[in-house]
Amino acid sequence: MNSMDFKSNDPIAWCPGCGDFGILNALKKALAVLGRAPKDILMVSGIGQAAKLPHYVKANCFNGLHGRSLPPAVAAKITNRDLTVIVTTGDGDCYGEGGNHFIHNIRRNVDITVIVHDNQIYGLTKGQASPTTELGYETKVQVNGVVLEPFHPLETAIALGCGFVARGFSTDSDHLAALILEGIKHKGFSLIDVLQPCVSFNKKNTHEWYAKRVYKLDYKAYDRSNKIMAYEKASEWGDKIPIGVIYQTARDTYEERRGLNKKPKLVDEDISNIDISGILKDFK
Ligand SMILES: Cc1ncc(C[n+]2csc(CCOP(=O)(O)OP(=O)(O)O)c2C)c(N)n1
Ligand SMILES: [Mg+2]
Repeated sequence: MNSMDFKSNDPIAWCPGCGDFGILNALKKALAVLGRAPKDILMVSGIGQAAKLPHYVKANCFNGLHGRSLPPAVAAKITNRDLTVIVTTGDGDCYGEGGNHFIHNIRRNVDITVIVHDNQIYGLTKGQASPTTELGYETKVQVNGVVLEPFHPLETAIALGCGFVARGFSTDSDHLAALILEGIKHKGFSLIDVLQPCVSFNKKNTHEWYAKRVYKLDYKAYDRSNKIMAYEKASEWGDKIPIGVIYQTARDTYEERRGLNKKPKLVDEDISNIDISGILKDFK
């Protein structure tokens, strides 16, 4: 398979130069190497520029509400474990509006992969501060600069015991493709936070700003299984910003703890004797 097997025909509505293009390319490269057919892949998102990504991939797609990408993704995986479930979400969608789902789905540990397009801004709604916007950054709403300390997704995920915690950079799509592939293969909830320049609304964290600071973790020298070291590595932000797999550990999944992996798939259950006409009326 190759990346073109996952190309959809939807016109792309991102700004020219947006880091989202690099994430889309990386994802398609990773899927080509994974070798599963589009029918076996489910892309799930909420609302935002990041959340448009599933439209641009030839695979199954569920596009839900803002901040609510994780609940349907988890439900779909539990119902049909044969699907490879991938969430594409924004820093606002996942860490702000969906923050509670982020925390509790790391605890729940269903086998899904979550790619966060972290442009440190609300892109779709034209540039308000998100949870990861840097202190002091001025926007049209935060006219005197952001006064809240930023949210630290990687440290939070490590503290919660997330089994796979990585950071990528959208400009380095080969490196990011390898991270996405590892994340998909990891059993359990995998988080890949991606540094993604927003050319329209984040005038600080630009391609150039990141390119000067980003460096790749040297896996020969760095022990990704050491939780304390991983926490320290995840906190490195400033002149040097590491990318790569920061923390990995094996954990039982929700499906294993509940024995769901040994039961027939819910999606195969016969529901012909259940009357769903009442529910269907609501969708007319
Ligand atoms: C319940 C709800 N609240 C707020 C909005 C408005 N809204 C849509 S997208 C968005 C923020 C998107 O930011 P992010 O998730 O970082 O994605 P980006 O556009 O930056 O990729 C907001 C506030 C909404 N659609 N629904
Ligand atoms: Mg954003």
